[in-house]
Amino acid sequence: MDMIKKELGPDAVILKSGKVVDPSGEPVFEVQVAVDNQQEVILPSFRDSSNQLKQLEGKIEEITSFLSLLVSTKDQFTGIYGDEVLSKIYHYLLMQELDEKKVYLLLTRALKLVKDNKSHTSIVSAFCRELMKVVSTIKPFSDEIISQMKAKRSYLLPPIYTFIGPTGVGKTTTLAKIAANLKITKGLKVGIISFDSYRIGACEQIATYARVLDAPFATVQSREELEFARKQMKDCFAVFVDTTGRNFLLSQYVIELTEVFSSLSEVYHFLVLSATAKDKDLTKTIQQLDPIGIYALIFTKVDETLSCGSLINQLLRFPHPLAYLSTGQRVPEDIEEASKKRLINLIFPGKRELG
Ligand SMILES: Nc1nc2c(ncn2[C@@H]2O[C@H](COP(=O)(O)OP(=O)(O)OP(=O)(O)O)[C@@H](O)[C@H]2O)c(=O)[nH]1
Ligand SMILES: [Mg+2]
Repeated sequence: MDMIKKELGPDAVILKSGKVVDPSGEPVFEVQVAVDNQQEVILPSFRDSSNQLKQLEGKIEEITSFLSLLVSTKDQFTGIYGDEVLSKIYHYLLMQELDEKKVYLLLTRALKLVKDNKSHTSIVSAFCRELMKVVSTIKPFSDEIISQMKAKRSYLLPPIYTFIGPTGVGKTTTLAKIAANLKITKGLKVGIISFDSYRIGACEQIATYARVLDAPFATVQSREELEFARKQMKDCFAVFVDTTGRNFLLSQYVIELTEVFSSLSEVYHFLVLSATAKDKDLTKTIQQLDPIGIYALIFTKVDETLSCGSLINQLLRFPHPLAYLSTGQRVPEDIEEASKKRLINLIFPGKRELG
């Protein structure tokens, strides 16, 4: 036992012992020993890591599909790494947290455009042109759209614009900024409805904005109440609906929203997202809310991040246009209408000549 414990530790136990003959024919004394260390070593780490395993599986899938893309376009890839200027641009774009696969595809397309003129400026300009072809932006309240809306409005109820999205991204603030700007710059009256039944007192914030803007205001908790309030606001140019922030990674909240809005006519959903959110979470949130019919995206907190790659990645992955960028807390100043030039400026700040 002393020899066994010295070699295998104090938990070692003898299972079986006895005399046997070894392969050379010598009689020897054999002892079968076991150590029970499984519980300590294996089980706890497995219990804690089922989530990590899932993430790991996702990562492996991502890497596998990227590798197959690299293999299928091997020659161009060697081109990127073999060329100093090109690899510099490639790495800069990755540092902006742009999606590696998208960057790679856009750069290979850009290279075809520049032909032999492979200077830094010409490649970056071609890259920007290719990027601008893929992303889309919209001005929901341009003069042209406003006059179309006014023409329709003589016989219809006001259109509804909802502000939906995860918790705390800036839905209420953004709604107030847009409503205020429509009033100040275009003299348009917007009705405001708070569909915010989840948190008691949550409508106080939007009610205050409505008071300051002298806008018609209602709080509703069901589709029927929403329809009623909309009729009450029939002299308004549009109705803005503030909604409760939810964790839309969970399908139950998407279903809740669909039940309220799916049967209403002329509803436009602004999906409000934070530019500081993780790339993967933004993508999943958009996927989750896709069935409701997203009209346009709004990105907030652009001022709170050092790289806007994850924002642009969503515009590369989904067809939804970007409507606004929110750049601070001040109401109504800190909001900008989206434009492709501004998006380029987010990746290459200060490079106006690239426009
Ligand atoms: N820095 C910065 N802060 C912002 C921006 N937009 C909103 N905020 C701030 O973010 C916080 C949350 O804003 P809200 O408008 O209440 O967010 P919400 O999405 O309505 O929140 P819930 O209704 O609770 O889901 C406030 O402190 C805002 O001032 C922005 O673009 N930049
Ligand atoms: Mg809110």
